[in-house]
Parts: sequence; structure tokens; C-alpha cells
Amino acid sequence: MDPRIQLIKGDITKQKVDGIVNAANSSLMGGGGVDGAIHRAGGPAILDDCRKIIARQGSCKTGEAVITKAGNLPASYVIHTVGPVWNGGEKGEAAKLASCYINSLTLAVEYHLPTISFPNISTGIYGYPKKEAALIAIKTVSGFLLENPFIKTIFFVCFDEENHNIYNDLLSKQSL
Ligand code: AR6
Repeated sequence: MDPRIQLIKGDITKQKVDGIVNAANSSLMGGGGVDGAIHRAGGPAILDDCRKIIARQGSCKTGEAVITKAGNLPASYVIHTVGPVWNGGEKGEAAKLASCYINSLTLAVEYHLPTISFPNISTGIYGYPKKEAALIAIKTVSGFLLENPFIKTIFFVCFDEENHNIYNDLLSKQSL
């Protein structure tokens, strides 16, 4: 496993990194789960930026990512990405989830953000099976890191015990 990948159990809003990723929805207007926590802790500056983005480009489609300031958060930026809603697995969910990670990391490189924290996108309200989502997250991030020496550390921040155990198991394996 790439040593630049780290596992953390906790709350992503507390992370002192260059960028944290938000599991948002297409409206970018906030919601429950990690999205609600990020907007609550970061304050109105994040929503202001989201409104400007929506006015400029319309909604943020599934698999895409946009970037805003982080308001009162210890992180410098928030990258908002929209994960797929789980619909049985035959509706392109895996490719869309991989796109979330790639598009978020592409923005991180573009904005010169060497340390990034990811939540477990789509595995809460959007219902993506946790192990399948973790495999996609780890494989996609590992592949991106191979081609991007600029990225210093990627933190997978797991809030729930189940995701933390899954990531712990997968990351301790020699090969996936
Ligand atoms: N820090 C890190 N991870 C967290 C936190 C936190 N503070 N809070 C929850 N999680 P979810 P989704 C984990 O539901 O499935 C919102 O309403 C949680 O344990 O936040 O992509 C949006 O507006 C889970 O593993 O996101 C969308 O409408 C993971 O974050 C919708 O939910 C993702 O759960 C997106 O659903």
C-alpha cells in the first residue's frame, strides 16, 4: 500500500489538512450526514461559495467535484463531490464513485493542496455497500497517487466503526 495513504477514525470537520472532501448532493445547498456537519462547522462562507458556483455552472452532477473556501474549518478548502445513490450496482455506480475520487484529487492538484481528507462517500444516506465503496476508494486513490508525486498524504477519515474496520482490513493487505 502507498505510504501516503493514512487511515483515521473521527470527524472530518476537525482535520487540519489543505483540503477536506464533502459528500454533497447536486444542489450544493447542504444536507445531512457529513455535508451537514461541514456546513455547520464551517459557517456561511461555504454556502456563499456554493451559491456562486451553482449560479455559474448549474448543479454539480454525480461524480463531479467543485471547490470552495472552508470558512471556520481548520482545513483551507472544501472539495464538494456528489457520490452516486446506490441503485443495485448496475446503474454505473462504481464508475461514478471512482470519478468522485479522481475529480476531487484533480482539483487538489490544480489548487496545490498536498494533504487531503476523504469521508466514505456514498456509504451513508446514499446507501452504497461499504466494502465495495472502500475497495473503489482505495484502488482509485492508489492509482492516482502513482501518477501524482505532488500529493503528500491522503487521509481516509472514517466516522463509523464499520467503515473503519473495513478500511483497516483492506489497507493492511499486501495487494487488493
Ligand atoms: N466526518 C466524517 N465522516 C462523516 C461525518 C463526519 N463528521 N458524518 C458522517 N460521516 P453521508 P452520502 C460519514 O450520509 O451517503 C447528505 O444529506 C458517514 O458515517 O454523509 O454520500 C448530502 O447532502 C458515512 O460513512 O453521505 C447528500 O444528500 C459517510 O460520511 C447525501 O447526504 C457518508 O455518509 C449524501 O449521502
